[in-house]
Amino acid sequence: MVMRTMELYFSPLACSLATRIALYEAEADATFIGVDAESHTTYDGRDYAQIHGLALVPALRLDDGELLTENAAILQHVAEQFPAARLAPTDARGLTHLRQWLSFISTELHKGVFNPVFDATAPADAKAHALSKAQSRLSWVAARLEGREFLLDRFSVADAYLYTVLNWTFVTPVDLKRWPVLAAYRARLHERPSIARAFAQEQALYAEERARHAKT
Ligand SMILES: N[C@@H](CCC(=O)N[C@@H](CS)C(=O)NCC(=O)O)C(=O)O
Repeated sequence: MVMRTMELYFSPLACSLATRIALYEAEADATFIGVDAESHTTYDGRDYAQIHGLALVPALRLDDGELLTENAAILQHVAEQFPAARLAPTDARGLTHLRQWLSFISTELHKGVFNPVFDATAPADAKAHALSKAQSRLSWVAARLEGREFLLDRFSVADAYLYTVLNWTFVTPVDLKRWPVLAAYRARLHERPSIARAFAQEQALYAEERARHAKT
């Protein structure tokens, strides 16, 4: 078996940012491989669809060579592999709550509200329908965060994912200011060292990617 450093396939500021944050929290040894969000070509020139058949990020190449996909699974994998970082609860009920929030973020927010807005092929009606869900879904998670610092008792991979998704409100018609609890939560997390570092790096890469596209 060939052992190597983990590789995270990511696109700047996409949902894969959550995994980068988790890897930074864990101080994991990892290589980050950019994938152009439009052309689905890796920054080192490979056709990403040949690596992940759906060409979705994130994907994490494990040190034994397996390619792990699906953000919620990848985040839990990182948490499990680096227990010292305490990115997931260790008790059974706490783990259930972690999965509950990861599922909520993945389905109700990421795919349910934001994905159709970003999908260039989604009809206007589909985008409007998705956006109509924002009020109830964001109010639901805002109610959870009322009086709490994190989704669970301490910072977890679910916070890394929720932070990432809430950032998308800045480039969609969803106005985060309507949920002061969420706006404050996002701003607090933004100051966290792992997050500040991950965001700054990906923001720079995002700007570079846009500049490249503007030229073509
Ligand atoms: N079910 C996947 C969805 C991942 C996903 O939607 N990734 C987006 C970025 S946030 C993507 O790669 N989009 C590229 C595309 O749809 O072509 C997961 O949870 O990991």
